[in-house]
Amino acid sequence: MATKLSAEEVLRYQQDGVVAPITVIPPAVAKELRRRLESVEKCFPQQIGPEKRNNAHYVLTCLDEIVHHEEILDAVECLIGPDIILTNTVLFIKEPNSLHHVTYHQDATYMGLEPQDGLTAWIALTESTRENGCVRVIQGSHLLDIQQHIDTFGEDNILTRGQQIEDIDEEHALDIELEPGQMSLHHARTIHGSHPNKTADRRIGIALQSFAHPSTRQVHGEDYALLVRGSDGYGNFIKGPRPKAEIDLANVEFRNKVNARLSEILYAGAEKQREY
Ligand SMILES: O=C(O)CCC(=O)C(=O)O
Repeated sequence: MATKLSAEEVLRYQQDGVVAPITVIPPAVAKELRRRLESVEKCFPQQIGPEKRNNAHYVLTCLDEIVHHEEILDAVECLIGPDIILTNTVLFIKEPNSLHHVTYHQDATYMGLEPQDGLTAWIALTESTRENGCVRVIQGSHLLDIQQHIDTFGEDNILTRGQQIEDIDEEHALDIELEPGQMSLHHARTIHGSHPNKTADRRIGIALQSFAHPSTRQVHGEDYALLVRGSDGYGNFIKGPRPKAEIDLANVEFRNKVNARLSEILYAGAEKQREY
């Protein structure tokens, strides 16, 4: 039984729908992971970029290492139990002094996963602060049903549909500030968003979403996942390969297939579709 989270942290997650900061990767290792990520980004822009941000862990070992990181999984195990799947990853990079932002939303709205009790681990590879647009959450909102979301497709809104819950009282939003190598865990129904990066450095986070129990189902039909810990006695998801090289081009086709399916799920019923 994993004990990465204290009983008090587990209770906080259950009551608030979020727990942070949790230190999982030493700062020097986080710095090196950032260097490796940015080096691949530079050499293979067709594989990593604003429109190529989903499920890069299938082709990059630096992200595969994060996805399988024991300390991260130990914390997730405290909330989900010893059998864990991971459906997707998203690189949320906000460029320096950019207008990129995320409107308030609940992850579970468009993911098609039932039950809606999966969680997101948001890992900081740079510091994530109020100034550079850290994630902000409405504590306790995971206890609500799914709220009405409006698709805005806002130009600088880096969510797929630019989906938005209106009339959020920002006074009650909590800034989740993290150091490189720290993470937050938020429930799939927790309302959250983030403001622009007003600093001279990038804000780099990777969202592992969603971690879930293997009994979880995809209501839109076929879907993909990795079994990251324990066993899967259900077989509800097609299992993916792990990269064998810093960038493993042999997995590109598989990643493209997963992302095409993800788009069908995330944009189901939408009036238009973006490239990510
Ligand atoms: O990175 C951000 O600012 C938003 C992240 C987010 O929406 C998520 O992890 O679900």
